Amino acid sequence: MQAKVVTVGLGYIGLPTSALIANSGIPVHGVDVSQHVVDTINAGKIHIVEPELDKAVAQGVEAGYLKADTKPVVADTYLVVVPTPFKGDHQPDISYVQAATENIIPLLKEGDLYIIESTSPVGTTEKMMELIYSKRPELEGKVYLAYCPERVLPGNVMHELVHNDRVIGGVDEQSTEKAMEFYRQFVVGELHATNARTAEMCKLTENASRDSQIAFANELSLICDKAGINVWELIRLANKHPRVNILQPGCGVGGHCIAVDPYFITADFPMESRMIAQARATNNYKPFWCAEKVKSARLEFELKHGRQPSIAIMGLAFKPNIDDLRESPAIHITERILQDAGDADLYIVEPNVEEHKVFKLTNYRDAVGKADIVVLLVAHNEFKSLDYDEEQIVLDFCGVRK
Ligand code: SAJ
Repeated sequence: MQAKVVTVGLGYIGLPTSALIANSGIPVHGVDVSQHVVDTINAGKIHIVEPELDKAVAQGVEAGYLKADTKPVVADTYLVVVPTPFKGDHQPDISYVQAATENIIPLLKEGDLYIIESTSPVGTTEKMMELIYSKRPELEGKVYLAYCPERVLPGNVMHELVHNDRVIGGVDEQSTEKAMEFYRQFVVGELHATNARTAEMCKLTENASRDSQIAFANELSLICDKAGINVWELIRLANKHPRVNILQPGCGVGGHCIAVDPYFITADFPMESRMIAQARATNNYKPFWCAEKVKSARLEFELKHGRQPSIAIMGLAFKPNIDDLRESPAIHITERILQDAGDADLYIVEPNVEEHKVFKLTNYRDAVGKADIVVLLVAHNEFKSLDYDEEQIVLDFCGVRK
């Protein structure tokens, strides 16, 4: 079947998007640098954990509408869905977007649509436009170029890809309209037209906004700890006000989005983005604060009992009820506890993961049964019904016991 759409990047967003498009009856040729990923998908299987994705990929592959490969082919629409990490100094790294675009450039023809979905610093779509036209000057003004960020929440991707509203910004009006037509084929949510720079900034704004709101909650947790106030109760009560809606404090902010995207603003606009930068700093500080609290509790226990306490570390994922450990503050805290704890017995728990390449994992009930100190890092459902005996010290950094 001749591919109509090429998607470059078959990760957490690229693969679900490819499967969704394929299952709408549009032949998709998905591209990934990893031969293992390509082989897995062509066998109708998946390499990431996401509810409903396995069925969608199996269906697309079986029907012949979804194929994976390490190289792109000629199509009508090209979607760039590759990672945009940051470099050492929190400077955005758009080299994967650039490499994907360079691979597509020789295949482009008049009338084609090129869309970047990867989170990108403001101006990236225009930069890629310049790159495309510098290599293919005959195409200037004859291809459609747009930016359309994804906004899906890991764990609910297959639903949100269809039902979330989307912001679509072309480098000109014709490009915006052409990209709107494309998404109309498989998105039920509303499509909002704008220009490429606004669409790029919109994605960064959404995640920077959430980061700032979480930073506010984390700041409250530090204040309440000093003031002897239960922060969870405080937030619950403050949220009874009709115009107040405070988020929840935690052991830090992780994942590959909220803890990364605000830097794409602060890198380009350092003087104007002080609050956004401070929110990042506050959220980055929280895991250190948690690790220090564990250390103090351990030293206090040692003084009182004349022996090292055993410690249960509950949760490694970057948020509740998922198996994703990327950029997880709970991992940083665990590493620090390991460094600090000398020869204390540590029981590390992550119910959503069978094995970890560095940490030996313990069943959550066993860990709580054996530990003198229980450190609650991630509010997984399993942890909500645990009982502790009176002697146990419970450090709840994620509000499981609120
Ligand atoms: N967190 C808190 N307190 C809260 C909410 C979250 O500490 O009240 C922490 C979580 O534990 C986690 C981090 O923040 O460590 C991020 O989790 P999240 O659920 O806020 O967001 P992500 O990273 O899973 O997905 C976000 C979403 N963006 C927004 O809600 C604005 C999602 O819609 C985006 O598509 C995704 O980033 C992305 O790909 O950019």
